[in-house]
Amino acid sequence: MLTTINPAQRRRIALLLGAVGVASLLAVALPELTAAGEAVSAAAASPAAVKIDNFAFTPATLTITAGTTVTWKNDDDSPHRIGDKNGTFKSAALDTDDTFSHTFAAPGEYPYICTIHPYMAGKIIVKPGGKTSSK
Ligand SMILES: [Cu+2]
Repeated sequence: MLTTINPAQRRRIALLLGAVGVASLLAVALPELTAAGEAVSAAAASPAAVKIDNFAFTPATLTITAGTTVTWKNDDDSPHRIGDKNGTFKSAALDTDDTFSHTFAAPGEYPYICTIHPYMAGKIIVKPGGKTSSK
């Protein structure tokens, strides 16, 4: 009985699915798949969060799988405003402790800056994998 997933665990997994994406759950459930996408599984294990602190994005480059939502949080006393160089996403001005989230559906590279302080640069790298079938 205890070897199966109980309802509480299932609910937790469902929440994780929403936050991290299907690909990471598949990577956990089907370890043999991770060999095909080593960088993807490593990225999925890390939180999809970017901290803004001391006028810098940390991590400056974040690699995720398609379907992952990235949340930026401003830990600075100064406002920052995130803008994708290709115009895919942009935030309002983020005051201290404000957050901005964007879900990356399509694989690709998304360089972005703080549009208030353009020398602040970061990049989101989105790998395919969120569209993996259930097989
Ligand atoms: Cu800024």
